[in-house]
Amino acid sequence: MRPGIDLAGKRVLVVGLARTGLVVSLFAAGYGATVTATDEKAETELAEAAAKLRAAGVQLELGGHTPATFLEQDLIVLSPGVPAKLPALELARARGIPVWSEIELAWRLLRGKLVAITGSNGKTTTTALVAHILRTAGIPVLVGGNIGVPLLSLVESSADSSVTVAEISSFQLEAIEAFRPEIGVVLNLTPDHLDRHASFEEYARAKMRLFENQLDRDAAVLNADDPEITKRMPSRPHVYWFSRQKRVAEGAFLRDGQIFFRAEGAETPLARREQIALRGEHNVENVLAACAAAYLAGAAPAAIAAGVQTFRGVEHRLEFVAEIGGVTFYNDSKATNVDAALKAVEAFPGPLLVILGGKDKGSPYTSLREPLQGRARLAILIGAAAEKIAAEIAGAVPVEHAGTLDRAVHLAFERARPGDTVLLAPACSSFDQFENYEQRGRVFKEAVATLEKSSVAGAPARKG
Ligand code: UMA
Repeated sequence: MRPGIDLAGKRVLVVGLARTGLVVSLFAAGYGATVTATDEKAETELAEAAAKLRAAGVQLELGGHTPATFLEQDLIVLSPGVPAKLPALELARARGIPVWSEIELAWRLLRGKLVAITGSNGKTTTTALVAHILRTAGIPVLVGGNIGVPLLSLVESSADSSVTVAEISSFQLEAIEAFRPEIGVVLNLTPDHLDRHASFEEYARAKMRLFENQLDRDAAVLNADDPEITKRMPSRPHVYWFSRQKRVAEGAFLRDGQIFFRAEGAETPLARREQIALRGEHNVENVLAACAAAYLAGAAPAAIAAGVQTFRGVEHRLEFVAEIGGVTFYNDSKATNVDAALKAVEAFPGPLLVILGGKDKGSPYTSLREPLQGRARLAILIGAAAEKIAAEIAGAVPVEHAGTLDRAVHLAFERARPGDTVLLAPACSSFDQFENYEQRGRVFKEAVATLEKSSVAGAPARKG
């Protein structure tokens, strides 16, 4: 039984007014709360949201946060982008005012089962794949969370029979209280978001909070091949593993090209490796995790095989964009950290021209040296982190600076030869030049489309 919450008559402060804050404010106002919404951005930058909120009777505090306002509330709800350690939040907590992530509020009100998926990389693909398999199995599915759809917006369409598949970030887990998925998945743990979390340890701890409130009857699905995860195994839930390398005591593993699910000594065949349409070994791990989660959520083996076979991946994740004059373009704008970019580079035999750069997140780029050395003809750098990346990969691969993504695409095509692959895998977040990684991916695809048009028109931009 979930604790729920009655918002009627409560004073609720919503912090951050982008996608999440807007949904939370309108939802809480709709259920009778007295809502104040605050954002550090000025009203000029939030005009559209501000108009909608005022129309719904929400009070606004824009252009900064007033600590006193935080102390006049019954509940404070944070957007993922708002650090849970803001001094005004600490003051509110000290007064006993609950400070919740939006996922805490959503979870209390969602009906049906929750499958929550986190990890440093592969979350979006795995979330989309679990949802696709469950749909293939005829199970009513809702999809949301860090994937771009605030979880709270799914509450009204959820039912006791539905399964919500949620991508969950470390930011969202920072301020949970009772949040408890019936099935929790952690895919991998590599350094990320060190611009917000004080250390890798703190980041890993936030991720593992996914299991904090789970009961014996709940399931944890964990990567047996990742030592950062095996050493943090939660004690309460029933643990199922997934592994590309070995048979596991319970969970999903690969043997002779066949994915099996093993439980209580019995092995059930699910899908075959050759049915996986996604590139890269890391995607085999994502598929194993998704098969385990979908099986535990009630999908039949045949539906799992069919779902794996018909899943074509998600936008901005190793997404094929076009082939122009023998040069293929792939969009991996979702590679917002070093490890994701490394996996993307490793998914191609080469030769590659890799577009890297954006807003630095505090992790070193040196681990890219080796895979780039083997496969890349050129690294083209953009954005605020360009100088740091150039210094850290110097000597491993030739480097050119392009500044903007548009120029990088044109430069890559000029330098590429037929048979080469141009890969956008930035290893950085997008916020220095774009609204988010989705916009960055779209700008990349538009630049490629422009190239395609000019080359069809007989005027290819290529020089040599
Ligand atoms: N803000 C403040 N005060 C602060 C900090 C921020 O007012 O101290 C304001 C900003 O001015 C801005 C708003 O908060 O107006 C931004 O909120 P947000 O970043 O939470 O934006 P949303 O659009 O609500 O998006 C969030 C997630 N964003 C982040 O985690 C940074 C989205 O994940 C998520 O899809 C969405 O909620 C729905 O759940 C994006 C992301 O980049 C994809 N996630 C990170 C990642 O995947 O690496 C974790």
